[in-house]
Amino acid sequence: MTEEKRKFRVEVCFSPDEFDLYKQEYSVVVAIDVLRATTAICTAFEHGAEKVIPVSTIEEAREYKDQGYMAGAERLGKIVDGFEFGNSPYSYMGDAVKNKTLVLTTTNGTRAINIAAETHKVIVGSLINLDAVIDYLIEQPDDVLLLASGWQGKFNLEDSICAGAITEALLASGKYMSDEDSTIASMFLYKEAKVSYFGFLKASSHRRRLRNLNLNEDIKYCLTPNQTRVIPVYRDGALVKM
Ligand code: 3SL
Repeated sequence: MTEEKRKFRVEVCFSPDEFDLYKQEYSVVVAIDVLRATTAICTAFEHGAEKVIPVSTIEEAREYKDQGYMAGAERLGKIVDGFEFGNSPYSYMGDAVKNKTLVLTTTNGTRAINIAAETHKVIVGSLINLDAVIDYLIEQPDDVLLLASGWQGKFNLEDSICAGAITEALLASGKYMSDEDSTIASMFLYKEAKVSYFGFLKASSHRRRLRNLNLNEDIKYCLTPNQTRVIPVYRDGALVKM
């Protein structure tokens, strides 16, 4: 079948720990961490950041910070000692980030980005840039893996719902097909959740975790779709605006 005639695949991987099981078959990976890493990254670009360097360890982030970079570090939802910023999207707004190269390490999101970037083209997805990601994927000719960042290797609801939203739109375009049960499951979750992401996720583990840290405003922001058209893409060790 010629490249123009065949349908492209879109599938969902529920955790970076399962990435090895999927990675051979796809050209583009969409890294998703709705609460809150990929939302914070999209926010930074919406507010004029030039680059975001996603690093996997606190030590790497600290080295950049010591060199004068604006560096954020989050673990288990909290700002890491010695850093001024964590993972709140509200830290990545306004003049603070304009034209800056930022550095970020988070519990799951930056890990997912870096794991995928070793072998694949990576773009960053979230609910706040949902339609932009969908529109881009509908136009590009490649098989797509939607990689949920999950929580410490485990499944989470919010990333799976976002993956389900993207999947549903790509299948509706007629250009994509899917095979995996994970993809079907993510669409079922999205169908249930889309009336109110906030309500649906009330009992979810990470919403509870963030609520206990008084981060309800962050949750509301992260669960509000289509606040930006930016799509961060990983190039030469950093995320840049596509
Ligand atoms: O896991 C991550 O990468 C973070 O987004 C988690 S948190 O929302 O900052 O707690």
